[in-house]
Amino acid sequence: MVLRKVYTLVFVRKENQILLGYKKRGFGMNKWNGFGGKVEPNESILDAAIRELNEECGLTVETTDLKNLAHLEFTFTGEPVMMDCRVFSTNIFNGTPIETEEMLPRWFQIDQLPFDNMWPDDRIWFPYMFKNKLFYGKFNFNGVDTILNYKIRELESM
Ligand code: 6OG
Repeated sequence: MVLRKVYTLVFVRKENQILLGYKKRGFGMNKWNGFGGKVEPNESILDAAIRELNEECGLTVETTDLKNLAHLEFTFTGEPVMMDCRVFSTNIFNGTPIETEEMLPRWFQIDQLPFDNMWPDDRIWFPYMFKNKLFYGKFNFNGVDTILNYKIRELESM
């Protein structure tokens, strides 16, 4: 049996830039990624997305401004846990990104992303995000660097 854990992942956009954070510790350390983490018991997914973004880079966003654009599932060989990851984006936010204990934020031009220092699945699904598609993806990893197989498809609605 696979244990499912729900995570959030938020991408903040500004003109043709996207905000990524360099993860300083824990899972995905030394990779650039969006901001997010585990949904706590009794917390809604949207509330978790807003909380994690604020904790990790100091920005505040409103629930109604977050667009849910993807549902991603990650499994890792030998791990009994499936990471069920809900991806959001917004271009409406308050504040200026700040470095925190967990993340070092930085704006990137969307055509100059540091894919070599990101999760390998990002290269595959970021193009869907930039085309404003809604999509579902499932990635099966061996270790943290190798994708054994994956499926991705556009969705009509989330
Ligand atoms: P914490 O451990 O920081 O939550 N995450 C992934 N993001 C991408 N782009 N690719 C993956 O491929 C990922 N696996 C996990 C979900 C972990 C954060 O990392 C994201 C969460 O936002 C395997 O609490």
